[in-house]
Amino acid sequence: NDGYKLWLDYQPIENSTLKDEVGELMNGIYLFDQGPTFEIIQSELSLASEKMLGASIDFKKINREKSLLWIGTREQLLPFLSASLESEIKNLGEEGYWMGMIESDGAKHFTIVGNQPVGTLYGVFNFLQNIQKGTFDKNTLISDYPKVKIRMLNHWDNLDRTVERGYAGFSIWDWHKLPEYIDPKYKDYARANASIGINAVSLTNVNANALVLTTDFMKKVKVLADLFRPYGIKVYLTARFSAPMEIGGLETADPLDPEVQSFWQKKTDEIYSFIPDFGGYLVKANSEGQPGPHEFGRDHSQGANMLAEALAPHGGLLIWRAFVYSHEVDEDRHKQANLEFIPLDGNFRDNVILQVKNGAIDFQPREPFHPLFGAMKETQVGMEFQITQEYLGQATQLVFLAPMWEEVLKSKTFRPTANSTVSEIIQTPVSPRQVTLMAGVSNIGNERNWTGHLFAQANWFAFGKQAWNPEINSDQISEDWIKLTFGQTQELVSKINQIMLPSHEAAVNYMTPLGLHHIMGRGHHYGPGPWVTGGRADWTSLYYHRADSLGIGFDRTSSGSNALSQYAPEIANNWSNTSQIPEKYLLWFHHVPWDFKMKSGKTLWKEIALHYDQGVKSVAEMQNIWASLENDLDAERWDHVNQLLAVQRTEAEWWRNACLLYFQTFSQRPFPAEIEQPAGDLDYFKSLSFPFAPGIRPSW
Ligand code: BDP
Repeated sequence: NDGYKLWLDYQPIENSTLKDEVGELMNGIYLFDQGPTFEIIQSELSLASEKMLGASIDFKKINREKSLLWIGTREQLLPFLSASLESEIKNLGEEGYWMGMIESDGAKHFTIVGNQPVGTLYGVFNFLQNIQKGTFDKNTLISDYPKVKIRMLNHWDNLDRTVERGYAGFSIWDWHKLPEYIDPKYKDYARANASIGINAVSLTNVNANALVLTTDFMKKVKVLADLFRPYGIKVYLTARFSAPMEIGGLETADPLDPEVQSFWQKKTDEIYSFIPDFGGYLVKANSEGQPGPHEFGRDHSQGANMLAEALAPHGGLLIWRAFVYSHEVDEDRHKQANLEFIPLDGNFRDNVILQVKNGAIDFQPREPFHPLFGAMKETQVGMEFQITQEYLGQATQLVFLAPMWEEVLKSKTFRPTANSTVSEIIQTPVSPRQVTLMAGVSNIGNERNWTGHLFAQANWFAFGKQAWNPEINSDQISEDWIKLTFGQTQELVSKINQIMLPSHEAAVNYMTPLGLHHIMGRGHHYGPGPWVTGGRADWTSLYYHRADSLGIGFDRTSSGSNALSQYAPEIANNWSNTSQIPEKYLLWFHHVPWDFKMKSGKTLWKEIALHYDQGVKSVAEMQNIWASLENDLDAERWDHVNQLLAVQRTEAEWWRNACLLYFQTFSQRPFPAEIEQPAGDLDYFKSLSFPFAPGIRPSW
């Protein structure tokens, strides 16, 4: 088992009662429709039946009245639905589904019904997953619908197939061979996404190349869009703001210039002539050297609206990223997005969504939620998570990200209402015309198991599940993923859960405990680099940890950068007090003396050291648990993970030793006796160089 089949590798049903029950249902499936999505449903059911029951289904022979399993859309099933059930289903929205028993002429049929074919497809995947998890019961009614409208993967894939911050090989988009050659992987990719409810993909890097907007590339993109459509997935592209100059022969990209506007209108019309349901553009502008409206004396809303206007007649969306910080480092980077966007609130067109990273710095192992959530009253704000583990161990570490995302989603913002949470904000359209969004930066590449580390598949899976329902608990996701990936044995599930659920906290401990952040290696971001200095200040580590002989941490209270004031007063007041702020955020907002007394009664220095050491111990524990599973799992996957856990252990020790030895040069205090004493030579750690670390932007 090389991991290619992801969580969709249907296994024979072992429980004989369940097997009989499912066998009976599968023996007579009546499909009420035949369109492209129903063909996908049909082949999924055939595959599942062969794998789970060892039986093939002959759809042609099936008689509607005699069949036990009915699958269709609400419209087709109308004659069999009571008025109240019909309206209940209708209320589930375009992508919602319902399943349960329906009676017709005295006979009962287990029925899966969606409002649209894609809802039915989601229902079928849910049905099959429940069987695989062993939780299926035909007498339990299930109805569900996605709580966020656009559930989107952002690929940071370049046209030359390198992937920015990608750790799973090259891009799966083979632009060279498209449009003629269609890699079978594209369908498997779409199927995997549909099985977890992902309905949108942006194909290209946010550090964009204008070439993707040329006619030749449109033909290639069209092939993917056509393939993805029956899976309910819309395609988006990243639009380089200076494209009118690069591929349009214009001298400017000023959004108020009529020629520029007409370039984008024509370009957009052309895309829609190839792809009538094209999703829209995703734009990174005036950030990290990307071109944007500022070059032309215009603001973000003027830039976004110009593109949104070109998309509007086609129903397209313009997704504008809030990850901006100016070239001159004059303000704490933490503050810049709020400073730039809050004054523009109310200026954006209805079809603009502002895509905001979960935290204000940059996908750090742990960040407090971004203060833009709750701060914009009239602008639709969407979430951007990073599934690829740029700062979280890249391809060598097992870090289950769902708990981190859950922490952010469940954070109270106290705005716009006293009970608001991030999750509620991203689920709520600002007006009936606006739509909600959750995006995740993809961790997929052309490696055989898709994500490099087998357990990184769980992060792709988790993203889909959390985008579908931002209120879901991480342990439910991990349990489902484990059952679908490895099997249902209770002991197996519980052991793997004990590895996955604490893995994020473990990484935070051995990398950046107690609110430390941005202390990784320069450029590639691999491994520790708390000593990184020189060059642009806010790309160095010293700028963030500010360690000195007195203490450590970034003062973001009113005596420092005052970034804290960008949060609701309930948070700002509470967190400005070192004894009230949750300790996990302490050094994010405060510069604290080395002897500061923590809640445990220990000094800050001691507590930092204990956290680093605990991180390493947690990885050792993960290794032990995995080792105990050797006889319960197939050798190929067990060995892959076992080897990577050994690498993770080495890397965790490297982080602990390098960071503690370095911080000790400021604290001048001994390491606590109870920890494994950090060993090694600081100069040696500093001298390590990784010129071929993966996933670096090619121009860096
Ligand atoms: C940072 C990455 C950089 C991305 C940037 C972004 O280091 O490669 O281009 O985010 O989100 O995390 O635009």
